[in-house]
Amino acid sequence: MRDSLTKPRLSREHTHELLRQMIRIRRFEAKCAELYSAEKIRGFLHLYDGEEAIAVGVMKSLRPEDAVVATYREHGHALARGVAMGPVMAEMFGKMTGCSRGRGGSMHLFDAASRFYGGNAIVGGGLPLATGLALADRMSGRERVTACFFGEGAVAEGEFHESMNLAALWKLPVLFICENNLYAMGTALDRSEAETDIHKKAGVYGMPAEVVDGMDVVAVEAAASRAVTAIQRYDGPRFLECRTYRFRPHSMFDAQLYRSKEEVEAWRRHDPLERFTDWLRGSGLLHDEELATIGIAVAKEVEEAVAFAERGEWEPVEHLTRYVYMDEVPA
Ligand SMILES: Cc1ncc(C[n+]2csc(CCOP(=O)(O)OP(=O)(O)O)c2C)c(N)n1
Repeated sequence: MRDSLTKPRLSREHTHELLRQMIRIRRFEAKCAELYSAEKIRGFLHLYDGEEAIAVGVMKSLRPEDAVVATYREHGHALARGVAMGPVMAEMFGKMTGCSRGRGGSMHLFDAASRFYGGNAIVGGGLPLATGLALADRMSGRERVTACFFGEGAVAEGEFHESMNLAALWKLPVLFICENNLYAMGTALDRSEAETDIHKKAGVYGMPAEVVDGMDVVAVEAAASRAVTAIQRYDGPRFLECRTYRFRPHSMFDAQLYRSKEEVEAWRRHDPLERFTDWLRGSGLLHDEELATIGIAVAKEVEEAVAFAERGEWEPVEHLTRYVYMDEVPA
């Protein structure tokens, strides 16, 4: 069992599932962009377009009892983790049937049942949360792993260093996953960091780290599985730097003046979905009819998720102050 986790499992079924998950995320978000223009979705919207292989690859290395903490660019993480698409879409709409009861929106998806501890609007905010979850697991003798996703912009935050230090000091079961897409909003990495090889920052805390092509889902899954296996052996935390790129603007309000169209186009040629699809086709692991079948099923799922969101109720205005304070103080 353990050994199989350290090697990519390239069965037909497994590879189709990886592809299907990436397509689900891509199509879900394309629909969100459309609904945003139609003003069905309001507030901020940060799309994950181009980075899908990371969430999908890492999630495949986790078990249901493990925990996941993500950033505000977390639609992909939530879907790949198994949060149902209907409640995720309803959350985007701000409906009561949303996975965070419509109170979180795009940046604060949450689902305790799948141990998905959120989206977080605060850059670096998930790191201490993940460290705390792992500490609680360790203190309670539960053999679980917490996966913590964050952007390279988070490494400039004190919370990043505090969390890395404590996780390493206490040998906590955390997998730190840096999604290095080269830009923190409009700031290029080399304009804000003296050391742009992000994984090296793990080294100063004595934490083993690996760099992986974040646009190659198989490579991500293999690296994440190696790290998770090591963590489960009580080796302490591990660090994974996934090199990637976001094809779309930072959010829907970004004119992208900080990078050229040519640069974006060049990265698009490494599209993780197209690359994987081409490779599967070339290896005889995927036929056109199978791809079409996946596409039809995903289109249906997205359509049903939108219908679910449309049907959902708005929270009555009298509920405005609910959940601000706890009704009952735990004993
Ligand atoms: C503590 C904090 N500071 C600043 C911001 C504003 N802000 C939102 S996103 C962002 C850039 C983060 O970039 P990165 O961590 O690389 O993630 P990416 O958006 O590239 O996925 C900033 C500075 C914030 N939300 N929280």
